[in-house]
Amino acid sequence: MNEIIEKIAYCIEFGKINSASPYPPDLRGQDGADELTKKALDTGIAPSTILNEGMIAAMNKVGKKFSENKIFVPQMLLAAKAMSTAMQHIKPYFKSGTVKFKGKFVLGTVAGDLHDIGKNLVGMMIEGAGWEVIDLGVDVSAEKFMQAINSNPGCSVGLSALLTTTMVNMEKIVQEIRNNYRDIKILTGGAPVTMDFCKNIGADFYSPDPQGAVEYLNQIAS
Ligand code: B1M
Repeated sequence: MNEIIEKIAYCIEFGKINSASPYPPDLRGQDGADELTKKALDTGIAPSTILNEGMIAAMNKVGKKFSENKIFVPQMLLAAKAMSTAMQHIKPYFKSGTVKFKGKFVLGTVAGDLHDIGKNLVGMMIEGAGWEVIDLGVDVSAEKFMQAINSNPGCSVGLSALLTTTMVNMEKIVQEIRNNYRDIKILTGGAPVTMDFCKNIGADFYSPDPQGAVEYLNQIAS
C-alpha cells in the first residue's frame, strides 16, 4: 500500500486528527489525518483510493476493536473525529460524482428519547464506512422519519432507543414506515433493544454495536 495512505489509516485508527493533536504520543508534532489527506490529494492519489484503502479500512479496524472490547468510547470518538476531519477533503468529490456513497442512511433516536451518544457513534461509523448519513437527531417522530424517507428514495433507516419507555415508540415508527414502504431496511439498536424485540416489531436487524450495523449495511449494499 502507498506509504501516505498507510499513514492516513494509522492516524485515523489511533485518533491523530491533525498536527496539533496530542494523541497518540508517538506522533506528537507530526501531520495527522487532516494534513495527510490533503497532501495525498495534492499528489494526485485518487480520492476513492484514499477513502477505501485508507479511511474506511481504518474505521473497519476501529469498529472491530470496539466490538471486541479492545478499545472504548473515547478512542472510538477520537478515531471518528479524525475520520470526519479527513472526510472534509474528500466530500467535494462526492458532490462532483468522482466518489460515490454506498447508499443513504436515515438515522435518529426515537420519539420521547433524548439519548444520542450511542446514536452519534453509530452515525459516525456508518459515515466512516462510506454511507451518506442523514441524522435527524433525537426525539424523532414517525412523521419526521417519513418525511426524510420520502425525500431520500432508496435509503435504509436506523432507529436508536435507550429507554424501555421509548421502545414502544420504536414499534410505532416501524409500523408507520412499513405501512408506506414494505421493503425498506430498518435497523434497530440501543441498550434495551434485542433481536427478538426487533423481529417482533417488524424491523429487519438489531445490532448491539456500530460495527454490526456497518456490516449489515455493507452486506445489503453488495
Ligand atoms: Co439516561 N438512562 N435518562 N441520560 N442514561 C439510561 C439509559 C439508564 C439505563 C440509566 C439507569 O437508570 N441506569 C436509564 C434507562 C432505564 C431504562 O429505561 N431501562 C436512563 C434514564 C431512566 C433516564 C431518564 C428517564 C432519567 C430521568 O430524567 N429520570 C432521562 C430520560 C430523558 C429522555 O431521554 N427523555 C435520562 C436522561 C439522560 C441524560 C440526558 C442525562 C444523558 C443523555 C445525554 C445524551 O445522550 N446526550 C443520559 C445518560 C448519559 C445515560 C447513561 C448513563 C449513558 C447512556 C450512554 O450514552 N451510553 C445510561 C446508563 C448506561 O447506559 N450506563 C442512561 C454510552 C453509549 C455509547 O452507549 O447509548 O448504549 P449506548 O449506545 C451503544 C449501543 O447501544 C449501540 O451502539 C452504541 C455504541 O456501542 N447503539 C446502536 C445505540 N443505538 C444504536 C442504533 C443502531 C445500532 C446500535 O442501529 C440503528
